[in-house]
Amino acid sequence: MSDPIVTVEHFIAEQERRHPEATGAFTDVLLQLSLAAKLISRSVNKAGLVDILGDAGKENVQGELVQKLDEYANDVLIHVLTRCGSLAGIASEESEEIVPIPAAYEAGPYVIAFDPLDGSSNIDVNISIGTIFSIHRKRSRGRDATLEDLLQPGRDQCAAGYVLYGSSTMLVFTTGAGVHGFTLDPTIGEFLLSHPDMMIPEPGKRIYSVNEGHSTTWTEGQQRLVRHFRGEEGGGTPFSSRYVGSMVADFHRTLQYGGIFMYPGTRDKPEGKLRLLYEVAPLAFICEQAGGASTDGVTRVLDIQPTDVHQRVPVYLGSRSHVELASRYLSED
Ligand code: AHM
Ligand code: MG
Repeated sequence: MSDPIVTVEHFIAEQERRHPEATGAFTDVLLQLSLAAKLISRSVNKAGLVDILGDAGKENVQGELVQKLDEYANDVLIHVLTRCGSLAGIASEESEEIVPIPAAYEAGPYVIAFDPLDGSSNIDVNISIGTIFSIHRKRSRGRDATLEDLLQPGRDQCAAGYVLYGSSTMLVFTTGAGVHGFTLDPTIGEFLLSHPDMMIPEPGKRIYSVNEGHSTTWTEGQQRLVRHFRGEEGGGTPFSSRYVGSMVADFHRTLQYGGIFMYPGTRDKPEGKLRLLYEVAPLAFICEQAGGASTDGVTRVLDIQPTDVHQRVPVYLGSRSHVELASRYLSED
């Protein structure tokens, strides 16, 4: 065996050893997340075999249909994270209010926001889906997190990551020291370091990723940007178009090949669809850590001051030069 085998546990412990001031609280959160990821991965892989497909018949706070696996993923994450002793509060796409840490368990110095199962419309059709998370240090003094603890700008994240349940299950995260990817080896139940120091190719592959079905509702700048990508404006050759409809999957491709992922606002819904705290900001942090860029069209994503846990923002993520091109077209709006 030539390369050393590094488990995510070993990698996180190594990172912590380099910071003597660390208390281990943060490591606990990441390790519990990797446990939850394995449990969710197991269920996602079984989804076609047992009767857990289909809608659970309820609507979540966004008014969308909640599916059974969404509920399971949310329950697993809340179960393991409330008990880890390192968190003071949890925000989830599936919960309107902040989830407190029950008095029976210890509370700790961090807060987490997550989307338990992103791309849920793809569950029934065996297409990649993901979990996205964002961790901040708690700012307030009391035991329990306040709203302000969750409403911190993305640039202050301590860590962010995602789990991709695809042809294999991958955990990709940053603690602000590069982006590292781990692939789950299901035979031993361990995430093994497979993609150290991930960097977005610059300029990377000429790929744009957007739901073009909404194009008639876009602003003039957005329409001209996509005409540029199609080679109809600006004199360049056309880009390729790729769109899975699962942000984690579309972002994961962008991280490895380069290109740009977009979920723009429309004239009627200028805020777009994707949620700042647990979809857009964590992927923007990873993107920047990998040498890429992110914007909402005007402002760097990581500089946006959140005002609501479930706030939506337009988003453009990917290779720096493509995101800069997007900003130039959008500035004309
Ligand atoms: P979800 O959190 O309900 O799964 O919605 C978020 C998903 C993203 O993964 C994806 O980028 C987007 O919605 C796709 O939306 P659309 O179908 O409008 O293109
Ligand atoms: Mg989502």
